[in-house]
Parts: sequence; structure tokens; C-alpha cells
Amino acid sequence: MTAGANKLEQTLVLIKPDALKNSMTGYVLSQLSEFHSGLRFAGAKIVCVSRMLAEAHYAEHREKPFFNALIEYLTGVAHYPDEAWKRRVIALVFQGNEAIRHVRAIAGPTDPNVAREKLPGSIRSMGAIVPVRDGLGKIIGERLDNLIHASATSEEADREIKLWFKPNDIPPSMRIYETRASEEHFYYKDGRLYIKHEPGSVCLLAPGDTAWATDLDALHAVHAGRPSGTHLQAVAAKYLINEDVD
Ligand code: 3AN
Repeated sequence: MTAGANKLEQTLVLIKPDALKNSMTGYVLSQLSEFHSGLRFAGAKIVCVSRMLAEAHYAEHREKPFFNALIEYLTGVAHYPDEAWKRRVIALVFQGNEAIRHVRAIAGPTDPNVAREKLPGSIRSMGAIVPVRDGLGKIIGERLDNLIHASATSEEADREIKLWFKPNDIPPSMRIYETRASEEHFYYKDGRLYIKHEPGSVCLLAPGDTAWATDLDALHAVHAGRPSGTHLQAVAAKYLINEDVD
């Protein structure tokens, strides 16, 4: 059921590990504050990003040469190679009129150098371009440390908000995507879905749990061996957020 009358647009923001490491979280949040941006907070969580979640988030970049550097960036490995406990991202949902366009404008262009040239003062104009080296120290590419992620389109926002947030992470009156109550148990272990408990599996959903309708459709399709619009990993990654599993 879609709750409430609130049909305003939503967007996902990630305050990434470089922003946490450089103590820019307060600055970013003040730029995005309800007073300055005119938007409302709809969701917020501190996430230790798993490789599975990072790969699902950046799935469209899987074939790009910078993909691995991008995953190490989002998971925090790049900024905290030796202090795993500091690897975090702050995930936020903002809601309001033209929220996607508005937050993208505050964020600025993807490349920090372009942001400095074209939109000085934008958040990403304070980012950095970092050389990526191979095991022998040879430069093999560059990483764009641009401090925040912001959904670029409404399709992206739809996919990303449902990737990072469960319905119950968002107040009922602020949920804009369809939800349904699960009628089954769904368990996950080593890339596979089960409807009965397996030793070592994690329970993703139990009967009565509120889930995104698209996730339930995907789980039913995977269970039936049918093609699914959402990958199993992209559903499971959300339920495994901050779970103490490898
Ligand atoms: P945006 O984050 O502005 O939507 P995308 O989706 O094109 O931009 O890129 C996602 C992320 O991939 C960027 N935030 C950036 O960190 C990284 N990235 C994009 N293009 C490059 C590139 N040419 N070289 C290295 N990293 C890149």
C-alpha cells in the first residue's frame, strides 16, 4: 500500500567516506538543511557499506576501468585501509519539490575540477582527484573523491532509495513507493535464496514485514526461477546493512 498523500519527489544522498574523513559532514548537512534547501529529511542512517551493496549501487559502472577504485572508495577501504571500524557512509533521503534537481545543483558536477571551474562553492568543488596505483606503484587511473552522491534522475532515485532503505526506515506518511506485507519467510545465504531456514542463513523478511513491492516481486521471481527486474543481491544487500556477517 502506498501511504499518505505526500507525493513529493525524493532523492538519495550519500555522504561518502572522504567527507567523513575530512570532517565535512556538518558542512554538507548544513548545505542540505531543511532551512537552506527547503527539503525535508525522510530517512537517515549510518552504514558500513558492504562490497555487495557498493556493487549494487554502482552496477551501471561494472565494466568501467575505475570500477574497483570506485567500490574501494564507497566501502571506505580507500580512506580507511587499516581502520575498518571507521568505514562509514551517511545515507539520507530528502523529500520536496524538485528534490533531485535541487540536490544535484547543491552537489555540483561529478568531477571536482569541473565543479571548481563551473560551480565554485558547490559541495563537490571541495573534492579531490586522487591517482589510483597498481601494486607496483604505477598510476593506472584516477578516482574522483567528490564527497557526496546524489541521485541523478527519478528512476535512479527510485532504485537507490529502495536499495539503501527499508520501508520502515522512512515514516509511513513519507513513503512514496509501493509497499506490501510479506506473506512468507525469505532467507539468504551465500548468494542463494531460501524460504525455510538454513543453518547460517540470514532472515531477510518474515510474514507481516513491510517490504517494497518491487523487492517482493523480485524475491518471488528468484524463488520461482523466473527472470527478475531486481537482482537478489540488490534486495539482500539492504537487509544485510550493518549485519555482522562477512
Ligand atoms: P554522479 O555521481 O555525478 O551521478 P556518475 O554516476 O557518472 O556520476 O559516476 C559515479 C561515480 O563514479 C562518481 N561519483 C565518481 O566517483 C566515479 N567516476 C565517474 N566518472 C569517473 C571517471 N572518469 N574516473 C574515475 N571515477 C569516475
